[in-house]
Parts: sequence; structure tokens; C-alpha cells
Amino acid sequence: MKSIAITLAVSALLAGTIVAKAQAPSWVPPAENERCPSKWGAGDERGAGNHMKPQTVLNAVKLIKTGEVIELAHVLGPGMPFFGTRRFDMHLKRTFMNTGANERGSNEEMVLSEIGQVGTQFDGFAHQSHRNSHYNCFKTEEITGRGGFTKLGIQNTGAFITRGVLIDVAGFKGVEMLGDNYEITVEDIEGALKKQNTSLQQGDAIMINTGWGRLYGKDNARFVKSCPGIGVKAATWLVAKDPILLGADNWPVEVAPNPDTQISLPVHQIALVVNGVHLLENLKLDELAAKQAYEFAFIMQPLKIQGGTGSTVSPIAVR
Ligand code: UVW
Repeated sequence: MKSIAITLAVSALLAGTIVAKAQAPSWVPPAENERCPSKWGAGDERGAGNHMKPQTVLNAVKLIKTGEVIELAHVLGPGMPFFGTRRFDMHLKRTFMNTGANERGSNEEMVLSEIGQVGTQFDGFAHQSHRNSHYNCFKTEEITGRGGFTKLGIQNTGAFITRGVLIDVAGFKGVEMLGDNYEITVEDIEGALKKQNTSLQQGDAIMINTGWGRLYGKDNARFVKSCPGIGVKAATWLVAKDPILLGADNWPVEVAPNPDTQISLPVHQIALVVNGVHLLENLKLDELAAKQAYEFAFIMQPLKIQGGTGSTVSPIAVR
């Protein structure tokens, strides 16, 4: 009787351990004392944007050989895929005929929209947090005012002119588009870089082609329902290369939903909160991929929205 009781107790303990292990999330944000102050110094608001130096620009410009410009942004309009309740409504104002012998007509528009987080968009550090703690441990309640964020606002990022690198994972895998929630592995990235004969450098603007952009504006419901992209392992690997930003042709840069259903968009926290690396979403990468343009000068100036969390952007690749 006693031995049966002991056996039952041991089994219950083991079962408990197994359940506890099965329930542990695969990634949790590091404690504040492990990530703050950031490597860019206490109080820093620019994160990896600090890579922007005159020499960065000069190095990027050296990559321009023919003057070919490739646009990396989708057109802003009502046909865009939207995440959640985001919207973009444009109302044309055919305004008036001016007085004067030259009969000058004027037109303008009224746009009702989020302009930080629609279309091809650039995420700043105010966009995401771990609980109330942002990049460099700025606290949400201490840096928000009625008119926006008083710290980490997107207007502080400045212009980006640096080496851009395309990692064509879809091309490496021999498909037009990766699967609906395929998690890109470190081996995929290493394989693609090797195939392309490209190596990463500190301060690069890294862009990943998943092929998912083919759905943009064509099957928006599928585009935002899920997407292939990097997960925790690949993001950690890429961030260790010290890029200025991570971008992709999907809506969150990362795989969504995360294969670990206990965590929500962890790469957003790894990049923006923990490491101060910007994200660049909904990129149009088809032309770069088709032309096998893996290295180029990357040029982008986010809108200077006072206290904004992000900016719709129109980056270009020049080579
Ligand atoms: C969220 O804000 C959840 O997504 P994104 O940064 O991809 O727009």
C-alpha cells in the first residue's frame, strides 16, 4: 500500500514537472538590469541609429555604380492591407479657382489615417515595450503626453543612408513565397547569404525577402492573417550582427503568429525594446529580388512626426 502511494506521489511530481516545462514560454524578455543602460549609453534614444556617421554615408555612396534607383515602398491607398483597426482614407479637395488673370486652380487632399503605422512603415522605439518599459528602460507613463511621446519620438531618428543588404530567403529555398507561417532559421539566412556571396557588416540595413509581399494589395486577408518570417533564433542571430535596422516584405518582419502560441511578436521586443534596432515593415522587395540586387545604398528619411511611434516611409535602394 505504502509503495503504491509513493509511486503515485512520484508520478504526480513528474507529471507536474512535465506540465510546467510544456507551459514555459520559449522566450521571455530579459530583466531590465540585463538590458539597461543600452550599449549606446544611459538616456540614449537613437539605438542602432547611432551607426549613422558621415563615414557610413560615404561607404554607402561607394556602392552606387550605375545610378539605378529601386523603390522599396508600396503605394499608400485604401487598397493596402491593414493590421487591426488601422485605416487610410483620402478625400480629394478640389479646392478653388484663384483670382487672377492666369486662372490658377488649386487642389489638395484631406487624409484621415494613421501615418505612423500604415503601408511601408518604420517602427521607432516608442512603438513597443515590455510591460511599461521601452528601449533603454524609458517608462511609458514618464514619456507620454497628450501630444505624443516626449522621448523616443520618431522625429529623433534622422536620415538613414547606409549599406543595404537583401537576404533572399525565398530565392534560397527555390520558392516564390515561403509558407503561411514558416519560421526562417539561422541556417536559411546563412545559406542565402552564402548563395548570394554576401556578408553582413555592422550598421547594415538588412532586408529579408520572404516572397509574402506578392500578396500585398492582392489578397490582403491572407497577408495579415499570418506570415512567414524570422523567429527568436534568427532575430537574435541577426541582431548580433549589429545592424541599423531589420526589414522584410511582410507586415511584422517576424513570423506570425509565433510558433510558440504563448508569445506575441517577440521579435518586436528583441529588436525595438531589448536591442534598440529599428524594424521596417511591408517593404516592396520583388524588384530587388528579381534583379538579384543584394547590396546597395539604402536611403530613407522617416517623417518627422513629433512624438510619433513610427512613420510611413518610402525608402529607396540605389546602386
Ligand atoms: C504591431 O504593432 C502589432 O504590428 P506592426 O509593428 O507590425 O505594425
